[in-house]
Formats: sequence, C-alpha cells, structure tokens
Amino acid sequence: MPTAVITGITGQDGSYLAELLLSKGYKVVGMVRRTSTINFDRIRHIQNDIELVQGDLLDQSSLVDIVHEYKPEEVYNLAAQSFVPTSWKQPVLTGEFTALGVTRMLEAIRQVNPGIRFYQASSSEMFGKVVEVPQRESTPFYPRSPYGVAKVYGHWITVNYRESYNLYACSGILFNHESPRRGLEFVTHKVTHAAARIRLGRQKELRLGNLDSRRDWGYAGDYVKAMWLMLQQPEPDDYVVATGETHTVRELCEVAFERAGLDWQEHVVIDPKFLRPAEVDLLVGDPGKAGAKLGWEPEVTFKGLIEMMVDADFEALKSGREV
Ligand code: NAP
Ligand code: G4F
Repeated sequence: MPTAVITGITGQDGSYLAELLLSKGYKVVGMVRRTSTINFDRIRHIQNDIELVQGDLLDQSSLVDIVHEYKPEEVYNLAAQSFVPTSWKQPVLTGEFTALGVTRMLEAIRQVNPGIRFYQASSSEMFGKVVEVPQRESTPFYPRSPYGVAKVYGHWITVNYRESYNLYACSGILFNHESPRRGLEFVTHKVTHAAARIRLGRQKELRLGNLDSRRDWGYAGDYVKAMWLMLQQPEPDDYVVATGETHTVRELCEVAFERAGLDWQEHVVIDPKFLRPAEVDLLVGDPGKAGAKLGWEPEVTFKGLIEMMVDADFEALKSGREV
C-alpha cells in the first residue's frame, strides 16, 4: 500500500485528492495546521479512513518530522494562502506560505528521502497579464498579484530542485477549478450560493466586481486526477491542466441564475470594493500536453459545473446546512 502525504487536505482539492487516493488503495496522511476551531467539514466523511497529522508550511521541523515518520512515496503540496485578494492585504504571509513553504517541503524531502515523488500546486495566475493565448507550459509568466508572484517562485523552485538534485518533482499549472466544496469567497461559489439564496428569499442582491474577466473554469474532481497522473510517469515534468474554454463572470451569472429560475440582471450589483488593484483579464489554457502524455481530459463542462454547484447549494440550504 503506497503512502501519500497531502498538505492542504482540509481545502477543496485536498478533499477530492484524498478520496481519489483512497479509492486507489493508498494510505493517506493529511497535514493539518493547528487552529482554535476545527475545520474538517470537507473531509469529515473520510476522516476515519485517513490519518491526520499536525504540521505547518511555516515550520520546517514539522515537515521533516512528517516525511521522516510516515515515509511517503508521494507528497502533494496543496497548502497555500490561495485567495488572490488576500495576497494584497497580506503579501508577506502569502510569500511565506505560498512561496517559501514550497522550499521548506522540498528541503524536507531532499534531506529525508530524495526518492519521494513531489507534486506542486502551481497556478494559471502565474500567466497574469497573458503574453500568449491560449497559455501553455512554454508561455512566459507575468503575474499580477502577490499570490501570482509567490506561485511563480513555487514553480521555479520545484523545477530547480528537480534539476539540482534530480528529485522527481512536478509542477501542475492548474487553471481555475471549482466544485460544491469551493470556498464561498471565490466568484463561482459566491454566485451559485447567492442565486440559490435569492431564489429561496434569503437574500436580495449579489455584489460583484469585474464581470468582464474571463476564466477557464473546470471541475476540481477532474483536476485531482491529473495531479495523480503526473506522479505516475517515467519522468517528472510540468503540465498545464485546463479545459481550453473561457467564460466571463457575466456568463457565469447567466448560467447560475438561470438554473435558479432567476434573471441575474435584476439582482447583480457592481461594487467597486471587489475590483482588484491589478486584474488578470483573460485565462484560457491549452491542455494538449496533459492530454497527449497523461491521457487526461476534463469530463465536466462549464454549464454542468455551475449547475452542479447551484443544485448543491439548494440542497444544502434546504436541509439547513449553510455552506
Ligand atoms: P483551499 O481550498 O484554499 O485550501 C488551501 C489549504 O491550504 C487548506 O487546507 C488550508 O488549511 C491549507 N493551508 C493554508 N496555509 C497553510 C499552512 N501555513 N500550513 C499548512 N496548511 C495550510 O485551496 P484549493 O482550491 O484546494 O487549492 C489547492 C492548491 O492549489 C492551492 O495551493 C492553490 O493555491 C492551488 N491552486 C488552486 C486552483 C483552484 O482553482 N482551486 C488553481 C490553481 C492552483 P486551513 O483549512 O487550515 O485553512
Ligand atoms: O474566483 P476568483 O477569486 O479566482 P482567481 O482570482 O482567478 O483565483 C483562483 O484561481 C487561480 C487559478 O487561476 C488559483 F490559483 C487561485 O488560488 C484561485 O483559486 O476570481 C475570478 C475572477 C477574477 O477576475 C475576479 O476579479 O472573478 C472576478 N470577480 C468579480 N467579482 C470576483 C468578484 N472574484 C471574487 N472572488 N469575488 C467577486 O465578488
């Protein structure tokens, strides 16, 4: 039974990846940081099947201890400060988690067992003010937020440890991926949740920022399969994971509100508070390499994804489970 360590297991992707690895017979060890209130909502249903261990990307010795004690074959580094607007409010902390945290984990692996296979959760935010459409592995980076800058560091330190120490280290450049487990502050879930609440008479309006920005949105359950596939190849490499389609925030509103039986234009209000100091206007990825080399392709469409999220929000709200 192979062992995998997942950092960020309490997050959206961590929960789906843990499910996938359990279904493949892995022993799953999830690293969680100490918090005053326990935050295991996304992994409660599998809590008896996984092992949780305390650790923090800010604390080098905790990472060394985990790698030493659990002797994983694979480490998936998903933990990060992942919300772009917060990265302008807390740029230094974002750098500590999202950039230097990667080096701390790579160092733990290098020191304890350089044979461990490593996955780094890189991001399409690295492309920022894009210099090529669609974006592929060779597209130069031009990050537009402290988060994007931190992810560029995480990407290159992963490449550097691969080239310097011959580690099996991969960087997955994932475009936006969503699900009913997405944090409520991200735009897809903010919109689907509001559409359901408005329909149920619990809210009247939805305040948003830039409706013109375009994203390549896929389903998180599809994307964690690509993470696993990257670590099963003969050689480590970097891959773009995307759908190849792009949609505006406005289209997202249309689909979500239509699913809820509403006209989005009657409820959406533009609030400058949600505009960003520097915006990423257009993201659309070319998943050709992931298709050709990993045999990976997305299964859930944009419309299917947004409708899935609206339906899940309705179900949760009706059963009294506020998400
Ligand atoms: P998420 O839901 O925000 O989860 C982030 C996870 O990181 C949480 O489990 C959080 O733990 C943990 N964490 C944060 N700081 C930590 C620290 N110092 N030490 C240990 N754990 C820490 O993010 P996600 O959407 O699942 O994304 C997973 C990864 O993929 C992130 O690195 C993100 O930047 C990257 N990514 C995401 C997307 C996307 O569209 N979802 C696209 C590209 C890349 P708590 O529960 O304690 O807060
Ligand atoms: O949902 P978002 O906050 O996601 P964003 O900034 O694209 O970042 C997500 O995807 C990245 C991959 O590209 C990940 F690396 C990152 O960790 C995160 O998961 O915003 C999407 C778009 C932006 O252009 C934003 O300006 O939606 C626009 N938007 C418009 N109104 C809004 C809002 N975003 C949020 N969060 N809230 C709004 O009210």
